[in-house]
Amino acid sequence: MSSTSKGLGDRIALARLYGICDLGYVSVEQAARVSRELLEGGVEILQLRAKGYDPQDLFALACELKALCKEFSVPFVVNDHLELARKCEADGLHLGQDDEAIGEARALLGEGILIGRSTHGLDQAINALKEGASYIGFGPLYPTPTKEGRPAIGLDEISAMEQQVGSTIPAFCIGGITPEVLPEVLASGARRVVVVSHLLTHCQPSQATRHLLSQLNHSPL
Ligand code: 3NM
Repeated sequence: MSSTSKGLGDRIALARLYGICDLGYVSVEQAARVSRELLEGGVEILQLRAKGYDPQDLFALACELKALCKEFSVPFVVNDHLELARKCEADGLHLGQDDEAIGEARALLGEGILIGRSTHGLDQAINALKEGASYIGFGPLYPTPTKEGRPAIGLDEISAMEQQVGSTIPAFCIGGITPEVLPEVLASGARRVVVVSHLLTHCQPSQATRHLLSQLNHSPL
């Protein structure tokens, strides 16, 4: 393992709050400002998610966010777009269930890159671990406006998933998480979360991020 990949692995091993700059909520023009607020608040990984955008139109923004993340020593992850991740030298690529095989993506991007996989149940989480994912997303726990119409998986499998997958690679619970539900998510065994709409629609994203982190830090990693 290269020193770069070891460094990234160390950082995600400690990460509890994963932020996403989702262009469904934030305009391209506002993306860097809002991302800086998330980073100042303390997000420990930042992803650029831009459903429906032509990746060629995202190159400048991806480079800007990559530089911003570097300033905060936070891994920068690109959602979906392998070529964009390669070109902007992102620290990671996040893939859905229907995207590339992890081995294939790693072969194209290099061994040092973080590769995340969205999973929607225990079986998929176990498969992602076997496939060599650096980390997983696990959800959606609750119905969410960010993925409208996607059935919620609830909290029942979190504990088994944490035991069987989260003990080996970081597992981030996702989908509909707010400060109100976070206590029951943590009580169900979750240790790390991704939060999108709550942070991006908040009038003070930094403050909202700090509040979530303080809730997370009340329960042990
Ligand atoms: N992926 P919010 S749920 C981007 O289950 C995403 O894979 C999910 O946004 C999955 O915090 C989700 O606004 C939406 O609910 C998360």
